[in-house]
This record gives sequence, C-alpha cells and structure tokens, in this order.
Amino acid sequence: MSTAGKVIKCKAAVLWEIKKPFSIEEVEVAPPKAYEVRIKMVATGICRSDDHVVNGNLSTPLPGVLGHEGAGIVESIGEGVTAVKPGDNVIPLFTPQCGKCAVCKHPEANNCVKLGLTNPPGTMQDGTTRFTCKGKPIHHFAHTSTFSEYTVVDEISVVKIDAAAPLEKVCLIGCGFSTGYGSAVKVAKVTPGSTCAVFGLGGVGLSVVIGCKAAGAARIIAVDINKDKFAKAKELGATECINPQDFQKPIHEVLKEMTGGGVDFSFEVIGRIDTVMEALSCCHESYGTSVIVGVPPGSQNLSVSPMQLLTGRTWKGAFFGGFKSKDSVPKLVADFMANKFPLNPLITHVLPFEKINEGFDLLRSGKSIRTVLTF
Ligand code: COD
Ligand code: ZN
Ligand code: ZN
Repeated sequence: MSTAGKVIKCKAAVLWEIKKPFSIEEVEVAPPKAYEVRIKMVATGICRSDDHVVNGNLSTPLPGVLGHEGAGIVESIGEGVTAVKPGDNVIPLFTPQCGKCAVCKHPEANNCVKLGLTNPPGTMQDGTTRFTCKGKPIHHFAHTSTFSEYTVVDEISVVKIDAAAPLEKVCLIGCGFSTGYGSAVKVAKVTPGSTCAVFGLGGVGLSVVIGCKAAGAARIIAVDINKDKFAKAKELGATECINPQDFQKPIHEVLKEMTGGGVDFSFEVIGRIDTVMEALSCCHESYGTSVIVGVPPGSQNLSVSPMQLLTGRTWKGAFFGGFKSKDSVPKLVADFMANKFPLNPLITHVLPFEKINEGFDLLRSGKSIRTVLTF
C-alpha cells in the first residue's frame, strides 16, 4: 500500500534537550509539501558535529531530530519536484545547492545562502516542521535530520546517486568523507610531492589524509593525542604520526623542525582554538596554506598577529570540503564505485539504528571512527 500523501508513523531518535541521551520515539512524519522530498533512510553515520549539538557546543532548536550523514530511498515527492522521483537512491545535503543565489552561481563557492548557519531555524524552508511527537512539533537539523526512519528535506537539499551504490557505505559522502577529502583536494589544492600536516584523526581528519594521498603528497604528518588512531592513519597514507603530548615544546615548532621550516599544507580537523593556531603556525611562513575544518565551540574567537599572514601564509576554511553539494556528491559516489578512494576503513562499527546512544558512546570514548546506523 502506498504511503504517498499520508502521514507516516515511524521511529526517530529525538533529542529533547542538550546533555541528554537520544530517545527512540514514535514520530509522525507529514507528507512532503511543494518542492520537498520524503526519504526512507537506509543508513546514517554519526559525526562529531551531531555530538556538538548534544553537548551544547553547536546551537540548533530542540527538541529535534539530528543526523546529517545519511543515505536513503525517495518514498514520495511534493508538487513541483523534478530533481528526484520515488525509488531513487539519494543522499541528503546539509549544505544545500539552490542553484540560484550568488554563491551557487559563483564558480568556486559552495556556502549556499540557504545554509543558514548562524541562526539555524530548525525547520523546512517554509518555516514549519514535518516531524511531530506526542503532539509537539519536532525540529529539523541541518536540512537533513537523518536519525529517523523517514525524513523530509527540501529539494535543494537532496541529490540522486547511482542506484548500485551501497547506501550503508556512501552515506559517509553526505558529510565526513567529503568534508575531509575536499579540504585537501579542493580547498587546499594539495600539490604532488608536498608535505602536509593533519591535526585530528577522526572520520573527517582521516578523510583529509585520504585526500592528501590522492593529491600526491610526499609526506603526510598525522597529529593526534590518541595514539590508537595512528595505525589507521598510516593505513590510509600518513607517513609519520605524532602525539603533541610526547613533546615539551609546542607542536608547531616540532613540525617546523621536522620539515625544515614548515609544511606546505596544514589542516585543523579537531575544532579547538589552540590547534587552529598550531596548524596555522606550522605551515611555512612564506608559502604555507592552512585550512580550518573544525569549528571551535560557541563564540570563541581567535587572536592572531597580522605578521602570521603578511609573510605569505594563506589561511582558508570551508564547509563540506568546498564542494558544491549537488554537483559533487554524485561524482564522489561514482569515484567510490570506481575504487578511486576507500570508505571501508573509516567504518569501524555498524549498529542497528535503535542503538544510537551506544554509537555516540563509541565516538566519545575515542573507540570509533565512524559508526554507521542501519535502519
Ligand atoms: N590535539 C590533537 N588531536 C586532538 C585534540 C588535541 N588537542 N583533541 C582531540 N583530538 C583528536 C581526537 O583524539 C580525535 O581523534 C580527533 O581529534 C577528532 O575526531 P572526531 O572523531 O571527534 O571528529 P570528526 O572527525 O567526526 O569531526 C571533526 C570536526 C572537526 C569536523 C568536528 O568536530 C567539527 O568541528 N564540526 C564543526 C564543523 C561543522 O559543522 N562541519 C560541518 C558538519 S561536520
Ligand atoms: Zn558532519
Ligand atoms: Zn544557493
């Protein structure tokens, strides 16, 4: 029996308030309105940014359905939708691509004006929500809300991918992989033979390592305070691994000594003010490029001497690896299918969706890279 046009009752992980576990609840998911798409989720990864919402470091209206790294199948579409049809395999896009704004029309930029980063409304584009639980409206998160058996997204926040792609793997292309890989190949534009330093070896940082290797870097120095991450980093292309806690002096000095003056490209993939500064300082003062990938909590600001840049450094940052989401995600899926990069090593755990809190515990304890929840 078709569910199109009807309210669907299903399970979702609702975060009622910060610093509390997710509750698996029965929610009602309204049919998609015009230019909206309802998706049956098949798999979703757990990203640190979801945890930043739980611990209060990233603000979004609650109660809400989090999750932004998913893949699924279109269940039904609203009026006017042309980009996808029921039955299509899709990836929801936390960075939309409206195609009409000045950013979307710019050949390089990807931060579509519809992203609404600074003050996320927690709703669909029309200002209302499609989730209800116990009679209360439940907010959306990051245009995606993948921690639900069904979700509704705006047409600008979803893209069709190869029907043959394994959704329980390519869900990582919805965030962690693309964010890291693109930071290396698209934002920094790592060059063959170069030396790179990657701070933070979570799912995103390891994807930076994959990107540096794909771009032909000769040295990839991986930096993390958890040495258990080093074996995987080496497997994916890191040539050296260092733990800042093993040194008396600041790690940027260590890196400068290791590289005769500084690295060509550095990446901060942790989300801390101190490591953003270390990453900037470790790249060569005359020609180094440092890329900010992580976002430090709340309203923390940096204090930096202009001399750091006047000598010739470049300092950059981007969401979603600088990729225009609708244009790039299907291509990245095709590249994965063509074995141009691996995703399997990033997936350390697979759990049924109901065990979502266990998945977050694995991330918090540093035991997982990516847990994929399956529906
Ligand atoms: N020095 C070195 N390494 C450290 C330090 C430190 N002081 N502190 C932590 N680390 C290591 C941890 O041991 C861990 O291995 C790694 O840093 C972080 O990995 P994860 O698994 O916690 O995180 P990821 O890879 O899932 O995500 C990292 C981000 C930087 C993307 C995330 O934390 C973030 O800042 N998100 C906000 C940016 C954003 O919203 N992006 C868009 C959606 S993700
Ligand atoms: Zn993410
Ligand atoms: Zn746009």
